[in-house]
Amino acid sequence: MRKSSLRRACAALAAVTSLTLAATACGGTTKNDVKKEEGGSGASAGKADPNAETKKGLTVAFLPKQVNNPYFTTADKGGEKAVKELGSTYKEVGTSSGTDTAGQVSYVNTLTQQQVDAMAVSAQDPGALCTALKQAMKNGIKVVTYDSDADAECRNAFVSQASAEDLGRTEVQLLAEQIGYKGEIAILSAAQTATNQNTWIDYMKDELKDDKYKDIELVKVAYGDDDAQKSFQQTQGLLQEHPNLKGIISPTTVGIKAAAQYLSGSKYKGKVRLTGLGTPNDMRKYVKNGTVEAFELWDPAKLGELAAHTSVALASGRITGKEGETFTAGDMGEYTIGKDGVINLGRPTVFDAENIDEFDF
Ligand code: RAM
Repeated sequence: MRKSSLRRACAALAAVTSLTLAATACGGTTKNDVKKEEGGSGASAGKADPNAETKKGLTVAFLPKQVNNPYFTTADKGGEKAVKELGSTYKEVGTSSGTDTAGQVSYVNTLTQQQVDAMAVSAQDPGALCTALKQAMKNGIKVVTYDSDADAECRNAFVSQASAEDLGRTEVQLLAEQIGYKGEIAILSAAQTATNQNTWIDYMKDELKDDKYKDIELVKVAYGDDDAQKSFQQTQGLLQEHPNLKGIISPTTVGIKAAAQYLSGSKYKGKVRLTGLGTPNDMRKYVKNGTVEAFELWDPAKLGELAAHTSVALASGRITGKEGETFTAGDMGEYTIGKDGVINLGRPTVFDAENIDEFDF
């Protein structure tokens, strides 16, 4: 079985057995645990010393899925703030396309050659990145994934925005309520290889198996590649192909904004419901003009901040990424590392006309 299918199978299994497993529940679990217990490969080697001093003067690099995506601009600003507060140097590199996998790999290799102390990476394509990330760890660099994970054996820890299961299920619940539990729906995703979106979509599909959704049919998953124009065209295409569509879930900030833009200028405005993951600043106007009722997201700046604290704690030897280790992330408080090195930021917020003006990101 290919790794990606194995991951999907694992996610589905987690869902049906209703275990609250995070994004990459099964990928490489055993191998990873064994390595760590052996004091094994790369940066996971050795034991954590929770009392070790926080090192200063480190270089921590952020490599988002896509630079110039407002979501990552906010997330990485949070990372920058925390890295600087901790007395280290921050840098950000990355591709402007969310599907330039070769470009992302080459950035990882460059950071490895530059011997940064830690890198925080949001994976466009986990399969493509793994070898390069392992090479970085072999060179003593701490590797944190944030937002979109790689396989567990290819990084020290994953800073997850929220439980993947919660996100997938609640998006279906939000849309189902908005369309009265009846009709055709579609998903407009980001890149076809994106770990985060694919995991959420697996949970959406599992949620849809519940009897209460028996009159809802998922007719298509489309991919807008986190490209505004492509996402807009994909939305248009969805409605041409499925004129009876009642709702769209777009679990990407780029996708939901483009879909809202299309719907709001079309005859489908207010008729075809749209939900998913968006930033309040991108979505405010579409909530106010009646295109969108409710959508959700976490605070991306906090995600970046937590990724920075995790990177520095790893590079200082305070944690190794093993389940059960705890560390303090500045003002954000104490976090415990979960199964497979997953650290959960918290619960997402649902935004609607009532509360959207309380948020500015
Ligand atoms: C886009 C990216 C990112 C995702 C958000 C919700 O900005 O795809 O990875 O977490 O949407």
